[in-house]
Parts: sequence; structure tokens; C-alpha cells
Amino acid sequence: MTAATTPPERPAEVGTVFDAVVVGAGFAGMYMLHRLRGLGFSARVFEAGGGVGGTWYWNRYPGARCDVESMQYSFSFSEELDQEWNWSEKYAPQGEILTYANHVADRFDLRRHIVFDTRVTAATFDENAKCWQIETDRGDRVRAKFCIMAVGCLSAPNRPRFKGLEDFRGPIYHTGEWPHQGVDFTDLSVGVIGTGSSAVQSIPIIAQQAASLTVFQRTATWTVPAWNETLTPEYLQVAKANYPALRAKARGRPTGFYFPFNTQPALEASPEDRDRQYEEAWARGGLPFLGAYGDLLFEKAANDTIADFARGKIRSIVKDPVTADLLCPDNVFGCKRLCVDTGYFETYNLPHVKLVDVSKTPIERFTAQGIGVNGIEYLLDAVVCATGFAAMTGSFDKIRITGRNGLTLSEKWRAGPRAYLGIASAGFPNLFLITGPGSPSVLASMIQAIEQHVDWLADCMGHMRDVGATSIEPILSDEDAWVEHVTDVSTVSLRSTCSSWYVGSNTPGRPRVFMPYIGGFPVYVQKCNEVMSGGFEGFVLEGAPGRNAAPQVRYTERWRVPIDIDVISPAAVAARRVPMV
Ligand code: N01
Repeated sequence: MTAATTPPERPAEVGTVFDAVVVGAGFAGMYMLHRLRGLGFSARVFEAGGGVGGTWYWNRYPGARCDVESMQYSFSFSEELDQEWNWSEKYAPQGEILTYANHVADRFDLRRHIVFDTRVTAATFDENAKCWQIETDRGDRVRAKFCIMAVGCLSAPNRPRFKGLEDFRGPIYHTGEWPHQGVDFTDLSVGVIGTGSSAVQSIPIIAQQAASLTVFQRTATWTVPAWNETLTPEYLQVAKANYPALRAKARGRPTGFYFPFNTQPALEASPEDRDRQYEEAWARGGLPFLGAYGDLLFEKAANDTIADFARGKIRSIVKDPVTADLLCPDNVFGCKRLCVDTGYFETYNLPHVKLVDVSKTPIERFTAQGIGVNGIEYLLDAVVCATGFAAMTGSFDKIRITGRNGLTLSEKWRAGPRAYLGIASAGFPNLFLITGPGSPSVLASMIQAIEQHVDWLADCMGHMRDVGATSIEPILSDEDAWVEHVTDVSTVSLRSTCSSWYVGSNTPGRPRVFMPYIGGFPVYVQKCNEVMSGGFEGFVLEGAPGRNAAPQVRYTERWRVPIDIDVISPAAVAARRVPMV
């Protein structure tokens, strides 16, 4: 099931002391390293994979591509980088994003500080020395003042423990750990379990190769066409001329990326106007479809109008009415993460593609030759588990992170993750979480969310050095208030109403907690800016006089932009008595 090749031998590194150790060399780890080096800090990055890129290193399944437009799904910290890189398509394929990640690593000379094929297994805070001891599966034991978790929000694959897995004679793949050499499904009977983003992207491509394809669907998915296209030199020239303005505007948007957003309520439009608006938004495609009206994720009646429209589209595409019915979701539109596809529904018109509903009669077991559901055995040569991830917290759980008094982070988070601003957790001094639970993270464009956290952390660490502070740690009551606020705000959104990986309910045994901050990226950024300007309000800094003074702002200036659009209007919040940040 894994993509790993045998890593080269190397001696273990023991006893070295760094200013910072970063766990992970995806976009978060790479940018953090760049900033640490800019500040003159010594740093080591440990990366489990054999190269940079994180998500884009592991998720090599057929059809994998980004669902945020390439021009915006990229680093924005370097104007030169923006100008020199040319994206080939509106939505970049996985291979191109990985090439971009490698380009960034080379251009900013990051590799010599990264150790690949090395998984961090433990991080332990030494209360006397006020530093972290970090251990890896290659025998490394190093120390660092700061331990920075850049482990990704969707990096721990969810592998349901179906009965009889070991009986199945064919290969079982997981989309999140795809073999690097690729998989040839030609002439095979293939089963795909799941219908989330990974499945929606891979199913049309697998169907082109396979002799037969059986999709096991537990919950029908909402997906919008990508209308992907090649980016012409003329388009790139105009876009690049306006890049700085686009980047700045994006920072003021609820998702951290720019797209046309109609703040008018759907319920105030006539049915004819709504249809016209939805047709136009559908024709633009992608995640911006949800920007057709401002109340779609807040008012169920408004949501019903877009859901009805989208169900109409599904029925107009899928020829077999029984299959079309099964493919029509009955939950809130956009409640689970909206998918973006190319030819997903059309694939079900192919004669060799079958949809099996496992919503009421779950997968019973794997057999030697296939999968059993409701007394029927579906014969398969290979199975693809597109079953997602233990989102937001799964990657932390894989590392034994021990803070003050021997408490582990997993123990502290047993009833749900607790972190101030999603960036640090009380009891774990000098431990930083990049896009941790309680920050916008997956509800924003990930790279922008990463950059904002990294810039904030860089200014924080720079300040600590300026004033001689030895440690920083959230005040428990401020953390509690933030966690409560994150939950309160989530109740305003219809997104909190269904079972999804946002609330952890896609994997058994996890508490139901809405984990990302849904109050909107710019509102969150404003809060972070205020915390910093106020001398790191809500944090205890130890070790120097004047430690809670306002810092010298080195990197966060670019995040001090006006809020262009709130995702949750103050009026909506007031109506439900949810405190604004
Ligand atoms: O995972 P998912 P994903 N029996 O959790 C089903 C990002 N991403 O890898 O909905 C049967 O969304 C599960 O069913 P249900 C993006 O943020 C981005 O597809 O829980 N089925 C669901 O259908 C995305 O949201 C991109 O009832 C089982 C599916 O497996 C996130 O990653 C591309 C099951 C899992 O869907 C995760 O996407 C890919 C079981 N026991 C991913 N267990 C882009 O940028 C689970 N399922 C485009």
C-alpha cells in the first residue's frame, strides 16, 4: 500500500542543538525553513518522504490536481518567484505542483537543511533546559529551542479496517499514498471505495483504463465542474501584471483566495434570477460556485435552492435515473468539502462503470476475489481506497509529543484539539503548529494560510530573540476562550451540521468537534495581528524584561490588509449571539 522505496543509509545524528526543528517539508515546512534562515536561526527539517512537497509528494493518484486556481495556489512571499514561474493549466496537476515545490526548494537553497526519509517519532519538552528533544525512526536525537509542526492537515491516511482485508488476493491502494511508479489498471476490474475529492478526481481516469469499475458510495458527493483549461501566454502576461493586486485582494477574502463573490442573499432573489445566477456560476465552475450568493452556507432555505439546482444538473448529465438518484446528495450543499471535477458524473454513463450504494448496507467484507455488500460479491482485481484522512489531528497523533508534566498532546486533545489561535497549545511551550486546528487552514487556500502562520511565527521568534525570551506558551484561559469561540462560530454555518472530516466524524472513535476556524481568513488574520501588536496577548513569555512588548514587524506587514469580505457577517453573528473575534 505504500509508495516508499528503500532510503539510503546514513549515520544517525545525535546531540546536535538547533534553534528550531521543523517536522515536515511540505509547503509549510519549506516556507518556515526559508524564514528561519532569513532570521539567521539554525534549523533542521525532518521529512518522512523522499522529497519535498508534502501532500503533493504522496497524493499521486490518477487525476490528482489542485482545486484552487494555480495562479493563487502558490507561494506569494516572493514577487520574483511569482513572475518567473509559469503555470500551464488553470488547475495545476499534481506533477506540476510537485515540480514547483522542487523548484522552490532549489531556488531558495532549502535542501541542505532537510533530512529526507526520516519520520519524527517523538518530541519531548525538557522543562529545565527549556528545549525540545526530537527523535526519529532513523535513530536521530537532536535538541531545539523551538519545535515546529508542519505536518499537514490531511496527511494521515484513513484506512477503514474492513473485515477480510488480508484475504483479498489483489493489490489495495490508498489515494493518499500512491505508488510512485504509477498503477496500470488496463484490463482490470477495479473497485473504488469513497466518493470524496480524491475519488471524484481519480474515478474518471481509472474508468478510462479499467475493464470495469465499481464505485462503492456511502455518501453522495456535491461536485462542480472545474472547466480546467490551458493558460495561454497572453493570459499569464495579463495576470502577472496584476499579481500583487490580486494577492493583496485575496488576503482580504474569506478563503484567502480571490473569486467573484456575490454577497446578496439567495432568498431575496427571484427564482428566475437565481437560476440565471447559478447557471453563470456553474459555467465559471469550481469552488467559486459557492460564492453565487452570500447566505448559502448560513440559511438552509437558501442552501436548498443551490442544492436543487445542482441536483438538476446531475439528473441532466446521468442518463440512468436510478444511478442519477443515487448520485444526488441529500445533505447541505457544500457541507462537506465541495469537490471539483472533470467528467465525474459523465463517467457513470459508461457501460462498464457501476455504482454500489453502501449507505444502508455497508461493505461487509473483503473476500479473496472482491468485496461483499448486502450478500453480493463484487469481483475485483484491484481496490482503491479513496477513504480520506484522519484530518487535522491524525498527523499529530502519530508523534509522541510530550509537554510539561509528562502530558502528551494526544492525551490533552482526547476530547478534541485545543490550541490558541490554532498555533500553540498550553502546556507545550515553544511548540508551534502551522495551520493547526482552530485556525482557518483547510477552509482557506492552504498555501496562504501557511504563509500567514509562518510569517507570524517568524516575527514571534524574532521578537523572542530580540528581548531574550526563553519560552512562549498560551495562557490556558485564553486558549479555552479561543476554542469556545471556534465552536461558537462554527454553529453559525450549515457546515457544522453534517458528518465530515471537518468534524472528525469520518473516522471511527474521534470526538465530534468542528476543527478549522470558520469565521473567515481575514477576520482571523486581524485577530493574530492584534495579538501580536498587543505584545502577544494571551501568551506567557518567560525569560526577559519587556518580553510582552510589541515586536518589530519583519514579515507580517503584508497581512495587514483591510477585510474585503467577511464570510460570517457581524450581523449574522450578532443574531446568533456568537462573539466576533
Ligand atoms: O477524502 P474524503 P478525500 N466505507 O474524506 C468514504 C483534500 N483534497 O481524500 O462521506 C465506505 O473527502 C467517505 O464516505 P462518507 C480536500 O480538502 C483536495 O477524497 O464518510 N466509504 C468519502 O466518500 C478533500 O476534502 C484535493 O460517508 C467510506 C470518502 O471515503 C480532502 O482532501 C484532492 C468508508 C473519503 O472522502 C479529503 O479528500 C483530494 C467506509 N468505511 C483531496 N470510509 C484537491 O485539491 C470512508 N469512506 C482537488
